[in-house]
Amino acid sequence: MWIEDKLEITKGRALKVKITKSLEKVKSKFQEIEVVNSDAFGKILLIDGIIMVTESDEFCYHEMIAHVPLCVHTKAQKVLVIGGGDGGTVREILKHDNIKEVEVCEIDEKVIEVCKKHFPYLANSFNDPKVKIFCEDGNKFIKARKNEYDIIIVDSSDPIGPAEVLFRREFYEAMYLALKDDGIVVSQAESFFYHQKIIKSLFSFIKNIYPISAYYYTLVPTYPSGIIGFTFCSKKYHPINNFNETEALKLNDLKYYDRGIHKSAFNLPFFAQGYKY
Ligand code: SPD
Repeated sequence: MWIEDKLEITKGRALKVKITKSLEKVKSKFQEIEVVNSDAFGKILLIDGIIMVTESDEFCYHEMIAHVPLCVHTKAQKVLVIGGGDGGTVREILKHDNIKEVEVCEIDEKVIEVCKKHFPYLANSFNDPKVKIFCEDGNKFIKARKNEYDIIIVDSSDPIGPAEVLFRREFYEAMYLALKDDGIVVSQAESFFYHQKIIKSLFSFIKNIYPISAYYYTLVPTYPSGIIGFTFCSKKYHPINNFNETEALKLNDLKYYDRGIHKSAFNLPFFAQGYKY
């Protein structure tokens, strides 16, 4: 039995994975959530047929979405995660001692439930007393918050379905207002190989909203093209000039992120240099 990541199928390309067992398939109010087992990547979480997390490479994504902003803004105390229902991003955030509160706004409580069952090494992070979960629409949630967060991390699915709105100008404007004066936003922003149109559209307005912005990336074998990037949008701190190497050195048990990776992640190939800081 094989599965194909549905995101790229329409464009004539697909990542196929041989699965050994289907472990769960449920339809929530918002989407279809599926967990399968594979020899190649271990357990895989799919949402609407698109690979979200695999046991074998989730760390490449979660370490990079969390530690990059947290090693720049080292005084951060309150972080908001929009999406992130598997818990991997929260797991990484909690590795920083300065963090006092993590709010998670995940639209689909079913994702959290399924991940608690099948991915406890990710979703157990939700049991930490510093973490508060809101099962609400991230776009509405953010509009009701002002001057509240040091860091906002948007750990979303792709810009189709419920996450489409998270790639719009009005959402980035609302996040700007929800951040404190020295706040940072990091948001899932797809691959510079396959999704240049999405990245171009994001930076066309991000540059007018945030004084400092950049794209950085990580390598994830099970995402389309094997890479995925993030927008780094900041009111004050520069991703490289304000990078605190001492904070990065304090982190233990990581498998991807380190001082060198932090810096090199912002170095972009020539064709993508338009999104460099
Ligand atoms: N094309 C898939 C992109 C998925 C990005 N988010 C994954 C959530 C992991 N916490």
